[in-house]
Amino acid sequence: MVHLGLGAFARAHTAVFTENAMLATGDSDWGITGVTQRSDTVARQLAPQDGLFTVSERGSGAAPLRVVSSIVEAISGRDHPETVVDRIAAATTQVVTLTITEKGYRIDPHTGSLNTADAQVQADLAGHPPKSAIGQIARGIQRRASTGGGPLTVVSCDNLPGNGELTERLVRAFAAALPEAELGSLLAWLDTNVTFPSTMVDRMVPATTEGDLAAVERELGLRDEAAVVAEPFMQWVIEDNFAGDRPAWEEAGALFSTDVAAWEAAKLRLLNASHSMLAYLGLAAGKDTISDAVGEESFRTACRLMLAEDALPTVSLPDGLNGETYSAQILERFANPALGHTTAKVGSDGSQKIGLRLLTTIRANLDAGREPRWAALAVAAWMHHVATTPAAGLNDPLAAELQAVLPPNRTADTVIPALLGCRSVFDAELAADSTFAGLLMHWYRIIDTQGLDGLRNEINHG
Ligand code: CS2
Repeated sequence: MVHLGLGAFARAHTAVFTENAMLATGDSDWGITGVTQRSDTVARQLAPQDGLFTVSERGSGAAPLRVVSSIVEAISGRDHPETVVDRIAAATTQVVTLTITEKGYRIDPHTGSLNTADAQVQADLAGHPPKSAIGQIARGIQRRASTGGGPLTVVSCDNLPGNGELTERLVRAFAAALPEAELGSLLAWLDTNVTFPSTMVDRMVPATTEGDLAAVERELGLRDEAAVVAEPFMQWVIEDNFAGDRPAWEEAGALFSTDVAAWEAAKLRLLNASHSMLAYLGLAAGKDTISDAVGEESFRTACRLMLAEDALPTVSLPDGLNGETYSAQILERFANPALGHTTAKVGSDGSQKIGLRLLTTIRANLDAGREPRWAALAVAAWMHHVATTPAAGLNDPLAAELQAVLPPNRTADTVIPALLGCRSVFDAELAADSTFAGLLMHWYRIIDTQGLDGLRNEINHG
């Protein structure tokens, strides 16, 4: 396997599922070449450790420390792009998995297709050693087609609806943008040799801190620079659409399903939506972690109401998922005090997340003639975060665009119309909806002028 995006999540999820599958079946032929994207840190940490790293579970039901060995090679994609292409093309590679986060796909927010105006995508298309994930996959497949590498499966593991179809669309858009002479029969080869199953992944994995590394060192007796911390829970729902061989992930607890779209929608609009909501409410109230944010009773109430009144009535759940039970479970998982998942981390890249997590629910309610009160609170809290964070501190790929539309005098009356005008986040129809704008005004004013006391009062008695 080749894994693109060797962050903490990949180590605590893809690598663990793959090792568990091998342990369960005794088939130890699998191994992962992990590729870092923008930063080479994890490749530098893992390489001298032969790819070995520790998973430290935190919270009730945590397993003992465990050293995972399914990553057999760790390379910096930025520094060795040709090696990445070679590994994807190699006949021994059966599966490419990816966790590159929403922004890593380089989607044009206006068309939903590949952003061919992106400088990195342009360089990759022009034939430079590819550094965008989509460029790496497309170039790897191109080489594979010409060297007879055989069928390949590309598995997106990011929190995006229809992540398989999306990845396929982007790879095809990349191929179609190549000069005719280079394109050759690549699209036809893709048709018959490459599949892109969709998946839903779930495990809360915070960024590892220096304190985490020290705690692992005390317990393990070894210094592990690449250790990761994770909650005990993990889940993977996968569409069974593989072009070639794959690890027996079902033996490790993965669920193969024909209804991944419903699982993904439920996860995004229930779990990730309330995660983002807690992050922005928490940031507004000076709470550093998700467990602190959910520990504030009024925020927990707001989340519960967002789930019950806005999200659940408008999302169709997959068979086997009970909405009320799931809602209660996720709030319990957020409350895990040992995890240290920061509101800053979950609140990062909001422009890429709120559309999928919250605006879907808001649109569905408005279409049904209902007021999405609580989901609008989460969006107002995001707007407040954007408007009150110093320019250099806003962690978002659209930070410059968002800051540029904001006026110097930032009140509900100026911030809301300015941000609603941002077409990369809000479409024209939603931006023009007076019910939505009214809800945003209401909540923004409370957050901005009355802070936590005002929020408590309004959530509990409003
Ligand atoms: C979080 C997710 O950072 C975020 O945006 O909402 O990474 C979340 O922890 C995972 O999706 C849980 O599976």
